[in-house]
Amino acid sequence: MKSFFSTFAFLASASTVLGHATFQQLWIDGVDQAENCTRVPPSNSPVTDVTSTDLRCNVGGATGISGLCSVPAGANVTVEMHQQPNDRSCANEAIGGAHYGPIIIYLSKVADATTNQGDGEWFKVDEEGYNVTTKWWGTQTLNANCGHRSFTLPSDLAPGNYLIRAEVIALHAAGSTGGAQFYMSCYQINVSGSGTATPAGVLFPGAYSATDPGILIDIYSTINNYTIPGPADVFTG
Ligand SMILES: *[C@@H]1O[C@H](CO)[C@@H](O)[C@H](O)[C@H]1NC(C)=O
Ligand SMILES: *[C@@H]1O[C@H](CO)[C@@H](O)[C@H](O)[C@H]1NC(C)=O
Ligand SMILES: *[C@@H]1O[C@H](CO)[C@@H](O)[C@H](O)[C@H]1NC(C)=O
Ligand SMILES: *[C@@H]1O[C@H](CO)[C@@H](O)[C@H](O)[C@H]1NC(C)=O
Ligand SMILES: *[C@@H]1O[C@H](CO)[C@@H](O)[C@H](O)[C@H]1NC(C)=O
Ligand SMILES: [Cu+2]
Repeated sequence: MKSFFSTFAFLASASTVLGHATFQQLWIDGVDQAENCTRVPPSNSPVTDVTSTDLRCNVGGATGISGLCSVPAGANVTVEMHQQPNDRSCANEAIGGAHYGPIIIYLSKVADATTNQGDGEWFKVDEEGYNVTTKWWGTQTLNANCGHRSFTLPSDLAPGNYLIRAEVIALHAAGSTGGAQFYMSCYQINVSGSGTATPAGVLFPGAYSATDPGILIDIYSTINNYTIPGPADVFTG
């Protein structure tokens, strides 16, 4: 049984290298910002070590871009994922179809989003895991929407610089420890408004454990419930 599963997991990962993906573009209230404020990761390969600082904003933090997008609190923000750099074609799946898993979006309030290392607290603003009734993963919604995922920036959020951390966790090989694949990018934004909310959050690394029920999981077995990794709270204002 164990060897059968290991073989299956190996085949699943070996056959889906082309399925890798990165969050690349951003939209604000329907206006395309392209990659102007995106810390585009160095490659579309996943992070797999939940104890690494690479879990914050991808390998090395992907710092070095100066773009800062202005976003009013309450705006409709859209992150956009694709498999290959600058390929925004909806004919190609955003992330390879076998890469099932949740999508989670975090924010961190920072002094300067263009230089921050992602070492502050992160709070969730949006997520989609697994629907046990429809047997449907967040990544399937993402693929059905050409890699676009929209959320409302909480309208009472305190103004200032933030990093957005958009993440997909691919679970096709997550039946063994270290098999989950974390795909994340950070976006540099400056929020305007008169809100005062400063939600508490969690640290990366620290928020996830390799043995969390939503990270170490055989998705080829029947799933009766799925626990999305990270804090239970999603701050919506
Ligand atoms: C947010 O913007 C996206 C992209 O422009 C759009 O498809 C979506 O309908 C908008 N959502 C809301 C709630 O306005
Ligand atoms: C990105 O920034 C450049 C330089 O400021 C600007 O010319 C361009 O219009 C921006 N692109 C988008 C899509 O906003
Ligand atoms: C799962 O899908 C069903 C059927 O569409 C829906 O009624 C239910 O609200 C969904 N559950 C969650 C947690 O989104
Ligand atoms: C951020 O936005 C505020 C309010 O709109 C503005 O006063 C400030 O100059 C902006 N900061 C940066 C670094 O662009
Ligand atoms: C399902 O829920 C139970 C009880 O809340 C928990 O112990 C278990 O780890 C969960 N399983 C998954 C796959 O999230
Ligand atoms: Cu992959």
